[in-house]
Amino acid sequence: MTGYRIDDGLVAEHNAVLEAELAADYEHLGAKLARSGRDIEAITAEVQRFKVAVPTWGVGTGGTRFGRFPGPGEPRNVFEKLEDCATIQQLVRCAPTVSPHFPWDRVEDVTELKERAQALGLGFDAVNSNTFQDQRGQKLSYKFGSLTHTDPAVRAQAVQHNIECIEIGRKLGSKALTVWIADGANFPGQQHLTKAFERYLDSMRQIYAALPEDWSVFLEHKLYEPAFYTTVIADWGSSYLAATALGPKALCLVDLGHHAPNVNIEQIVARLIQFEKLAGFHFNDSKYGDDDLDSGSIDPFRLFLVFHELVNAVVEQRPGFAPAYMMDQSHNVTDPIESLMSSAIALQRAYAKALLVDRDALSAYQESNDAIMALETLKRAFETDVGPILATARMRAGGAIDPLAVYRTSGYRARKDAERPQTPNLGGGIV
Ligand SMILES: [Mn+2]
Repeated sequence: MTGYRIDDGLVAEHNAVLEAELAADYEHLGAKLARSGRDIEAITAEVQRFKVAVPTWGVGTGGTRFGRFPGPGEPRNVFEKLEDCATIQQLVRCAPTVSPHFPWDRVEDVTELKERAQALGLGFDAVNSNTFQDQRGQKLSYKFGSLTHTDPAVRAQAVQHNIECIEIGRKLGSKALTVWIADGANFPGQQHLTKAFERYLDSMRQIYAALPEDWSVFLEHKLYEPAFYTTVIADWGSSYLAATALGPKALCLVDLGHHAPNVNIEQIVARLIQFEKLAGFHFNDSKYGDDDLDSGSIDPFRLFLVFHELVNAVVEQRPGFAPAYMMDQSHNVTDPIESLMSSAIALQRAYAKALLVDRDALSAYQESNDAIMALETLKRAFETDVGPILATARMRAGGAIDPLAVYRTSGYRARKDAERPQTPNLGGGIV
């Protein structure tokens, strides 16, 4: 049974109040862009094509190893998570798919899961496996690793779980499996670095062999945590080596939070595009480490620079360029629905600004080694307020001009709090 949904009439009511003001802002911006030869309609149409997946675990309150402070009306199972994802999509219209996680989202009847999602207008993005924690009743522990464990029986169990995820994903209509492992070591000498990587490749080859013809496997790297001395797939170098060794269906996934501070992520993105190994993204933002903060909340300029590389790839028609976009954030102090809506819009904003870059001018400045004008060219695009484009794109797709205002007015969270009596020890997790 589906619970409370926001009435589309409320969206229309809100939009009616804001529509005239938006039209004026849009017209003004359109005239401004036209002066530099930009067609606002073409950019708006392009923004409408941008889609990002919502991870099922993102709609629950996150937490840290120190604690978790659950919010009211949290989804208690994957079906309620789907309702929240559908609400996000209803208001922002750029998040039509969800990325499920197993075993957290395990259900008896996968067909029912698919049908419930379809009824809510949602599809499925990449499926995520989990060998970074032990599940109740699990035969062998992952305390000292999963796909790279020294014991072949543990590795076999982890491989089997990933193959099961592929099977579930096939039924759901997914086309990719994302693999992130926590394997590594906390102390020097604890692990033979080369042998651990060899075991990873051996396990991944078995998973790779189980991929359907039209599937990909996304390898997600992360520099540290929970392993604090060495992580087997710590960086894009290890990821690239593994993806290359495995074959063309293996690609490198970039989670923006999984790098050391100040690492030039846009350069990593450019390299992976050049060598046709970019799987896609887990979007978030961070200041100190894998903070899993809302996209664009700390460093929107860096996010813009990443999107600049992505737009370059499209403009330059780079072969094999078809990245998967997903948000991967931990919402510890905000309403997850509000965070995910504003983050989805932050991604659209970075994309729209990247579309505005005068690439001919930039190229000329690069060729003539005019560093300051090259930077100015990027800044000019970055500093343009593209809000009217984003709001118009949402409105034209049936969404809300001001999604947060509609969401708060609707009382959705309070309704869910009444509908979803909480039980203690609800699981959560971030990958
Ligand atoms: Mn991630």
